[in-house]
Amino acid sequence: PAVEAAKRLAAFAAVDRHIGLQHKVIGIGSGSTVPYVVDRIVAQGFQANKDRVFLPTGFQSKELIIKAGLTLGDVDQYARIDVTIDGADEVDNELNSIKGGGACQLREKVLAEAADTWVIVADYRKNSHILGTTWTQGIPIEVAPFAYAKVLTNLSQMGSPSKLPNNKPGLTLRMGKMKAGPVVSDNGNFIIDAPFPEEMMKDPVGLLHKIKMLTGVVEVGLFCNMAKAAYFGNEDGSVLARV
Ligand code: DER
Repeated sequence: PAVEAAKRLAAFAAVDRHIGLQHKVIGIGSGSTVPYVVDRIVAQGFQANKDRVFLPTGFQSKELIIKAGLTLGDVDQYARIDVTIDGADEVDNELNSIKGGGACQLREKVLAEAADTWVIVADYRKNSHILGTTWTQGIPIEVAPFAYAKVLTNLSQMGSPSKLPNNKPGLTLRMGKMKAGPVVSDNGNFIIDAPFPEEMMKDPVGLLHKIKMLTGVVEVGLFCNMAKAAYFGNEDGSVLARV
């Protein structure tokens, strides 16, 4: 309940601050915080304006838009987006973030990059200083199935440990729950979760570029120098806005 209330607070603050009548093309992220973004958009009556469209960042996001009765836009039709609001798994001091907990980071990054304004909404657990401190499962990396074994080897050679200190799994291919075999993204790819030592996580931009250059990597769950602002709901009912 405290976490859900915090997500809601962050989402409402971001919508109230960044979505106005002049915004016509709005990107909707993925995960468990963005439903509160959609709730606020509906509550504020932003759909009344029929030429306002909402672009999805995956299957869950599309269903959210449709079920809320908002006008679903076709990503192919809009090269530019006014504002995209999305969640994150962890955010550092410079508003760099780890994303991909929901395996949606490819389409999320496309709509983040295409937006004039990209805003993060999250509960207090995501507000961090160095990435990898609170989100210890590793950087989510979307890879072409054909290349996953090779990419695992490359990431291991780069320094991603196969085991974490508390004997938790380190570098792994993300396996489905109630589905035999690996998780498959909306784009038909696999997800590798790759933790890295703190020293390497202190340079998320350098790490992003190194991982992205590995053949077979489709997209990396490090969003660097992209967010205009981040809103964190706190347990005490306050909202922290970081810009
Ligand atoms: O997978 C993602 O990138 C999602 O945005 C996810 O990170 C958001 O997490 P949430 O469920 O805590 O909002």
